[in-house]
Amino acid sequence: MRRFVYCKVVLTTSLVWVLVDVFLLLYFSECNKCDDRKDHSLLPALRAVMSRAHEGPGEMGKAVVIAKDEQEKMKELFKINQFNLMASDMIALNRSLPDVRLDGCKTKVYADDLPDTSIVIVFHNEAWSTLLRTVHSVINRSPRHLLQEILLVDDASERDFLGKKLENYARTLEVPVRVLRMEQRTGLIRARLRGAAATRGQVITFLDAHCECTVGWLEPLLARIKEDRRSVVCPIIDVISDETFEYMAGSDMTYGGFNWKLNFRWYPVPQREMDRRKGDRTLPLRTPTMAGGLFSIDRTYFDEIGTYDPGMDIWGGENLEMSFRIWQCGGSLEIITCSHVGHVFRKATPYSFPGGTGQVINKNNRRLAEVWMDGFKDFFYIISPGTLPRFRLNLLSLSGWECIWGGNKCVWMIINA
Ligand SMILES: [Mn+2]
Repeated sequence: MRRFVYCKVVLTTSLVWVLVDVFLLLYFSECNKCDDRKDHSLLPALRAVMSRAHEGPGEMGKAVVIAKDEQEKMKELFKINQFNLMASDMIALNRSLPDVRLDGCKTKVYADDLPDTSIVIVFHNEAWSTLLRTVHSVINRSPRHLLQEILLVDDASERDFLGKKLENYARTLEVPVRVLRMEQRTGLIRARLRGAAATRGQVITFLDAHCECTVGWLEPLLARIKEDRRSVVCPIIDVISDETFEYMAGSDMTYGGFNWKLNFRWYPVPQREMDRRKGDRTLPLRTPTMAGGLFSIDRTYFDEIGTYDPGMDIWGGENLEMSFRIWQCGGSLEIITCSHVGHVFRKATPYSFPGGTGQVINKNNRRLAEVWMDGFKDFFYIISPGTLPRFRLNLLSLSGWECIWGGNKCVWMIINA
């Protein structure tokens, strides 16, 4: 009997010590330079321990299963945002996610004096749970000293909860979060420009309104910009299922391209780019174009290359426009394979396009072709002949741009066409 009691005491004390060890391990593995970073790293470590205890829906990026008798309601709710809103609303705003990075990324050490960043998130009628999960994932998984602020730019949403309720909620967060409002629907580009103009950080990071940042997402992006301020960097975009909100790691073996209709497309990374990096998949991957929703850019470099084309409406073409602009203005566009951010990919767009979807995208693509593609624009006009006559009429309203090299800077002149 006595032996049994001894055993119990020994077992419980060792269990306590194992737990203490686990905590200490987590605490110290979170911080690279522990002397001055203790206050920063205690919180994420605690959160990490707590999130491991989570057993709720969608934790660790798992798929959410909706009960049979809820399926009808689920289908109704799906139509609002073109993703499974019921599933999203069931998942915690600070849900845990797996660490999907390559092993070589987990041990990289970054400088202490990385530039800080402002986060700009444009939204239009976004769901509460996806928007706020984006915000919480930024706050929870970014070192506080690298996060200047989060700017939420509302492109004239019509939902009540995105009004005062959002502003009040933003005030309760531990990072400055400001809500800016566009007076009327203007589209992604001009709303992003509004946000960018209000930023105070050294780097601007644009995110979509239905993202989730994973552990260690920010440091490698900022480290690359510190190394070369003319590199514009994207994370690997992981897939958050629109049906189940399951988190699935994206591949570092695809990069951005386009077809002659000027649609963005993913293509396999060519051997020459693997060779340039000497086979090290953790190094920045040069990509011809980007998907456009998520990237970081040095704020002064963004100004130097003339920001976005403010004449583009609503959505479409702006990602290729920015990609062509960067490469042609002496910069480089790179996927930072150690940085992972999830994005809810949808099969259909929930957004309205004032003026008609086709019209808006054609107009944006014509501007893209005329400004950046020189003789190659003919491929676009041959493939999409419908765009040609209307373009001729519109040419009068298009301001041509000329890029003049002065020293290392790309200076923008607006010339009237
Ligand atoms: Mn999106």
